[in-house]
Amino acid sequence: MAKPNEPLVTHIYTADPSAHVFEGKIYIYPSHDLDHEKQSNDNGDQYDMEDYHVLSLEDTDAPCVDHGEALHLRDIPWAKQQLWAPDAAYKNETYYLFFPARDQNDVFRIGVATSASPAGPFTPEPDYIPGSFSIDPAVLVDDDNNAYMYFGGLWGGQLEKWQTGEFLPDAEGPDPSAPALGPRVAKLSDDMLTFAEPPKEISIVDEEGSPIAASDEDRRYFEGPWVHKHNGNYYLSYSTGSTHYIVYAMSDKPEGPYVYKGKILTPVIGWTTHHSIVQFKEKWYLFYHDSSLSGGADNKRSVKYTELKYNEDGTIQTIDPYGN
Ligand code: FUB
Repeated sequence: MAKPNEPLVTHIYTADPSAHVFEGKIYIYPSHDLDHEKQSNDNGDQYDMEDYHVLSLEDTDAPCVDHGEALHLRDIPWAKQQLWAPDAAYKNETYYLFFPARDQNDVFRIGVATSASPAGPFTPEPDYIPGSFSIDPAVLVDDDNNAYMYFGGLWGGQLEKWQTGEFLPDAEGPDPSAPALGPRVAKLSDDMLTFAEPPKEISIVDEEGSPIAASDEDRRYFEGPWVHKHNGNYYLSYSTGSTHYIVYAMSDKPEGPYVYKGKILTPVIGWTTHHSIVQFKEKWYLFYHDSSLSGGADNKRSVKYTELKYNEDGTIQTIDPYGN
């Protein structure tokens, strides 16, 4: 039986959960961490994943079902390695799985695969989405049926290398006092298979309207974007990477600018932190991961969930995953 703050499954390692309610159940699209001993480095070489499994919950206290392999690296013609954090979306009576991987030139790109079922299996498109780059796609299908992909990650995610719009392998991040790099957003085409327009950078500002600086590691964007809507407001939440928080910013428009608001999740066991937020039967839930099951191994993580609560003014209450 699934329980709050405990691994959803223990027979495999899972990470980077993207949770959605499809067909009356919670479906979770995680990365599938492999039980290997690759050395950890800032390039993320230890995250050497080869396939995706889809998980589902009939209810939050029901047993978690592993629907098995939904997509494998060997079946993706353009992808060389590292199937990192995915997301799924439903539109056009089709389920879409969006996923990053390194292409044959070791450049991270984002691909898409389709299925008639939320559990897969998913059939990949022959090539990556033209104009896509970096990692961690998260797709919002808005109330007006427009769909937006949010994506991007620093360091191993290569976002620094795309500042000019072209891949520059030696490019570094901005000066510490300059605005931090923001996640990217791209409106998707109606068929969900291409970008309808070139990706734009999202601006994240403080309450005074000043951009969050690159040196502000407690608040600046690092990776793992997620956008959800609550009471008509858009919430962009993300990992701060080196300081290990999940934080959020709010906007009245899907493409921002977003105003920084505060912390959602304090640091978990393990280097990475990655999450999603979903409403199910009147309550809101945070899906996240940590490395407690593996005794702290950065690349052997487990997906968990916990309830997420809003304050009256729409701000989110900070969660300590260990109840301290
Ligand atoms: O799982 C590989 C990478 O680690 C993800 O893409 C990042 O968000 C981080 O969780």
